[in-house]
Amino acid sequence: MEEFTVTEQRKIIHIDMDAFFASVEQLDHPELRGKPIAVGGSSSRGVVAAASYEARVYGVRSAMSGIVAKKLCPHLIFTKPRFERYKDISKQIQGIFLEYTSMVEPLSLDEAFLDVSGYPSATLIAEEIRSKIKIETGLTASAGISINKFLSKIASDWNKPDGQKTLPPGDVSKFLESLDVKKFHGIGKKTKLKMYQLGIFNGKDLKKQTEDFLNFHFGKAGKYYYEVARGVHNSPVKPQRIPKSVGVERTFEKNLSSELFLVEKLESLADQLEKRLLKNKLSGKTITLKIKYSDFKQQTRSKTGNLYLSNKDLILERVKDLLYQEELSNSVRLIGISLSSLNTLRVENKTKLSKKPSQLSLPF
Ligand code: DCP
Ligand code: CA
Ligand code: CA
Repeated sequence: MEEFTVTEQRKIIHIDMDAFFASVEQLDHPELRGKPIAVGGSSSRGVVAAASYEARVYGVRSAMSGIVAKKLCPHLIFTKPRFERYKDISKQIQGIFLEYTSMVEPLSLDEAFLDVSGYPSATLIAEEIRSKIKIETGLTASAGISINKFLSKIASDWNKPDGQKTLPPGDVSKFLESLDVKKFHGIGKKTKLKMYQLGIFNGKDLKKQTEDFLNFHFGKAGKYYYEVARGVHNSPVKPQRIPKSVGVERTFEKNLSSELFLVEKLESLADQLEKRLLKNKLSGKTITLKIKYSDFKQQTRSKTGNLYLSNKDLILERVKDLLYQEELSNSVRLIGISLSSLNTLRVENKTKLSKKPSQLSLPF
């Protein structure tokens, strides 16, 4: 009997923010909008981390020295990076991704892979996500949509900035055949030159080579080139590890000995904890109250429920139970609340586009 391996058709989106650091600076500093700017460098030393699209017209690029950049574009404006701000936006966009799927693999602050195989149309989901990013952050992103990570990553660059490209299964082969090998993810400058020397200029040339030939010339990477030339790339989207616990705590200047005062503090801690959970799209089943006494003895009281909590009122209710469970043995110098047994918080608010598929005309 013949054996078939049936692999379900995957739908993978790669999303990448446009001129990320530079766009954030232009967003926050309106006087920089429409101007050539470089983030990270300075005219005399340093390296350009990000260049605005206006600066790219002059050939200014990431990783270029500030001096070279200034030569190319004499009126280039240099600005300092603000990593905390970029991290905040990064969390915000990760939050948007998680509204659609928990299968999100961040690659860096400004990009991620999403496995949206369960949706009727990945193309429409990508459009929705990009528009949500624009509304919620004021920034543009580009997306690539295809059957695996390799292809969607190439596709997200295709219509940059503020664009997207879908490579449905039927288009993959033709697309790759005419693609310059230098555009293949995983083929850097050195490999490109070697391939050119071997007469391999595009995907079609690459596909003509045997696996043995590629192994001989490129070692371990040979198998990878052999497969991706055929549009095969089985690497799954690897979701980010969920943290073990999320917690907040507070130390007092004066030790507190009354439960009533502690409840007041717990209220504001529950509020903080809720914010943190929402920000990281997490919820948890185990709640722990930590008490440090003025004699530096520490106590933790925990309870695991059936529900995943993220709401501050529910958290406060449970943590109060824990507080009153046992009398305080001394005055208190620190209290903390933490949640563990965490899970991703799924927000089921898909918008119209994904809810009402007109089955026949939906793109991939
Ligand atoms: N970055 C950096 N140093 C580099 C490359 C990038 O510090 N050598 C930072 C600044 C970028 C951010 O990472 O804004 C994202 O990098 P990308 O490669 O995605 O480039 P951009 O987002 O700037 O531009 P593009 O629109 O081409 O994605
Ligand atoms: Ca980017
Ligand atoms: Ca990027």
